[in-house]
Amino acid sequence: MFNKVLVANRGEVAVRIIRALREMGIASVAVYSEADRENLHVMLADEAICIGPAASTESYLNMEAIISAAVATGAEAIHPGYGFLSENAKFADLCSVCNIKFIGPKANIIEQMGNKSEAKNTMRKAGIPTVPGTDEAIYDVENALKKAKEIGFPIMIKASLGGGGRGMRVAENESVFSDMFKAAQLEAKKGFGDDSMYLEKYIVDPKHVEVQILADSYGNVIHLGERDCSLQRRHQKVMEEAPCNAINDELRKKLGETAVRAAKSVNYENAGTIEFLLDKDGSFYFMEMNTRIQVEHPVTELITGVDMIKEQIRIAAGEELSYRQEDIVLSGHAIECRINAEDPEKKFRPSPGQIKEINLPGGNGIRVDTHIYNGYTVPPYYDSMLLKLLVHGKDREEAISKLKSALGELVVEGVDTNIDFAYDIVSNEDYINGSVNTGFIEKHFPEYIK
Ligand code: MV4
Repeated sequence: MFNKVLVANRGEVAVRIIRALREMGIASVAVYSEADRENLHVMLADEAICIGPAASTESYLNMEAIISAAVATGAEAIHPGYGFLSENAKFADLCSVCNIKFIGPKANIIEQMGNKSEAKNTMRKAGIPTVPGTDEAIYDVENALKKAKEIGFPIMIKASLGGGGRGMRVAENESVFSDMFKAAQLEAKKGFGDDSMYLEKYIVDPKHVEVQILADSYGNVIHLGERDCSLQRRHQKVMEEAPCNAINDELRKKLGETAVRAAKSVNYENAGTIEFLLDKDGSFYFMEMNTRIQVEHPVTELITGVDMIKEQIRIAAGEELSYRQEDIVLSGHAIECRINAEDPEKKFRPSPGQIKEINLPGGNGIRVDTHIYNGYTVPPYYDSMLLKLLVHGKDREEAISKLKSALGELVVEGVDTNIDFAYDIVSNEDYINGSVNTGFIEKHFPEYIK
């Protein structure tokens, strides 16, 4: 096992990882930008090194500075958390060149899964169900229109390097297709410097269901069930839950086995997520593979009892998984609600500032993952997430009542937050009866979408 690990991240996920390291008896090294001197992760780590100015391009994305910090402190491994360098193949490669273990999959897998059309083709060839569509890159609009007519409308236009909704358009019919294609392609060219596109049949109001997998370096792969992450606003997840209420045990087994097969087909190693679109008729399609630990991993931890960060660290250290598939038993229902410093009344624009008053809920079945404290100043430079409020109940109904009660106790003053917006969502009748798909917020809260 490692003696010392560097955490190349900030905020709640850095805190989460440092705690896991401490529990495992591993020394932790925090890195921080000049804007994060007062961050909790800096205080909790055994050592902390400033890696640059506030701008993330010069600090949390500064590969040389981070590698240097690891070398200077004698850290044997780097945990990248989520975001920042977590899915950067070049960084994973640089770590291995410098003889530092990157806690994540191999660089070539990050690269392969980072290209969404390549990932889709890889999975299709491995026999994983994918949305019907084109399987070769398209660059010109005439060819695209020809292919679109073959597939049939409505069509989803996607950028090969897209993902998370960028470079994506829905074309309802032939007459709008060409303009939509050009717009998506221009966005892709500007956003990723690549104008390679692909087309898919458009699935109307699907559920976004993702399966958590763990894979060790001996070829053992298990799944930890699914999460329903359908509740999103502009491709930002708002709440996630597990298990998905639209999935029965038979479908769950099929999805889980499919996800394991997908991971095995690319010799995957470490924690990963296979995202599927779930259609109303129960058919599901591979969307993307996330090659990192995700924000919402704690909902899976709550219903399985598995500490996923510790498993990641063990896997990276060359140990075998601590669990076999038959050891994984799903228990109860968990929901995560992301609380951000943002103003829902002003298009959710970030609301940095000093926290003047805070009350975190607690009690049976409540978990709060956060780095904020009374007097902490939320800097304007990074993601605006303040905390993750998680609840675990015996069933969905109990989880919802816990979440409602906990949101009622939660106080964060000094910055604007989405606490009231979250409360409105969990009070919504369709949310309560489980009628949630990716169109939920647009349908029930259209005033917040504009
Ligand atoms: C789709 C789709 C419908 N049909 N693909 C959005 C981001 C990327 N992960 C894929 N996305 C979608 N792809 C086809 N063929 C609908 C979405 C989608 C979506 C997916 C997951 C969660 C929220 C979403 C919100 C809008 C659209």
